[in-house]
Amino acid sequence: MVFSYENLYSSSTARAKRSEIRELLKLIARPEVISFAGGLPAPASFPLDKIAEITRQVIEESGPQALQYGPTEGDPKLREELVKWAAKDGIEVDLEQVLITNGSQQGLDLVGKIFLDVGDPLVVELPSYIGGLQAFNSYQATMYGVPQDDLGMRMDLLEEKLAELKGKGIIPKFIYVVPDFQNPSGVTMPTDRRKRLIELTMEYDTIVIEDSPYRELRFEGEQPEPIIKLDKDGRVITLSTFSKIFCPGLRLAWAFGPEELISKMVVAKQSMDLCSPPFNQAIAATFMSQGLLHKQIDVIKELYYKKRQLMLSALEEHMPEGVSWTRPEGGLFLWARLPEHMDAKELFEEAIANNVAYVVGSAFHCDEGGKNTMRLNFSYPSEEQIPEGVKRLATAIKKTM
Ligand code: PMP
Ligand code: G9A
Repeated sequence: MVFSYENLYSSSTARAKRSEIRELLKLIARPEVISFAGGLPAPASFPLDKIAEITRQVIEESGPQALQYGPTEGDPKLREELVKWAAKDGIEVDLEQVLITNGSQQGLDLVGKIFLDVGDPLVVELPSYIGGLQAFNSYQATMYGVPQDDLGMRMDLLEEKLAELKGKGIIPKFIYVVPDFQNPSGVTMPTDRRKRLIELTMEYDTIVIEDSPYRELRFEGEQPEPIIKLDKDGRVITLSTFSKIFCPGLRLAWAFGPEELISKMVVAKQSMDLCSPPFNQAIAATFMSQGLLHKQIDVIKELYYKKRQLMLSALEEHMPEGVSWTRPEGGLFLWARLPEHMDAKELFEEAIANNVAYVVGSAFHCDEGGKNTMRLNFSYPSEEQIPEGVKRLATAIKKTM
């Protein structure tokens, strides 16, 4: 008999699910598949020559230090660069309010680790970033979903939910939002909703986790205020990342927040990985200190603007009546809605048979809703692939309709 491990697992491992996106990435590795699935940056945007140059510089100027262990909080030079970076948006943070993490995925996990005991309540958007749901689920939290419209989480419904929970003696540990070009929907929350969100956290005695990897990637329109900037009461942790504005392979991101909370996250991080890679941090700090991050963001925005245009025109041209989609002013994703009776999961097989992939919308719902929705990524496919992929998808939809 083969030994069974079942009785040995922790309860969180027993209920953990694999990420649909991470699994999908393996499934669609075939070169003939056009992928609108993973939220991957365009590989053509990676500044390879500059990184090669800076890597040599790091080795020559501070090799032994960069190859040594570093502080858990992160490389002070990189944190100083990030303090300056924040200031351009009017966000005032000092060094003790900055933590470097291994991607903001680790930031989400740390947030879960410092706040969530088994069964603890929190509020998420419907839909919400799958990796956030996965992180919070790993702490066996209880998630309450609040629907979005084209302007992000609906504050009237949030208020209703908070009041309903309070009536039962439940106070959410935090409210998790992706306010800028949301993953998955691509929508952005305007400043008035952000202000209301802060008011509600004060009224109901909770905090906000603002997860904003896409904020810098605005192609058009006005940028609302960062939520952390509107907060005067220490009620916001903001997560940002180099993944979408530089390159994800460095696995570097940062959290800004009240000193006390950042300090708790530092302790939690110590048991995870001691520190984020000092070598990568030195590269990122040098890239920033040479003023290259602004330029890199401009390159990326130009590229993605073009790709978004291509996707919007192709959708316009090929999609049958009854299919609608968002028109994001930036970021990497748009969100498509099929007629109510259709199921994006059932459609997926037909799409894959046509060599095109997307992520089913239900994967982003903590309540299993959104079955007629899908997320389409436009940053990764090439300019040639986008119209062809949309045509293939439209063919699959028409056939299934
Ligand atoms: N949060 C959101 C909303 C994301 O979309 C992503 C990546 N897709 C992450 C966090 C994690 O990014 P990373 O770990 O690469 O910084
Ligand atoms: O899991 C990854 O590879 C990052 C992308 C996330 C996403 O597709 O939302």
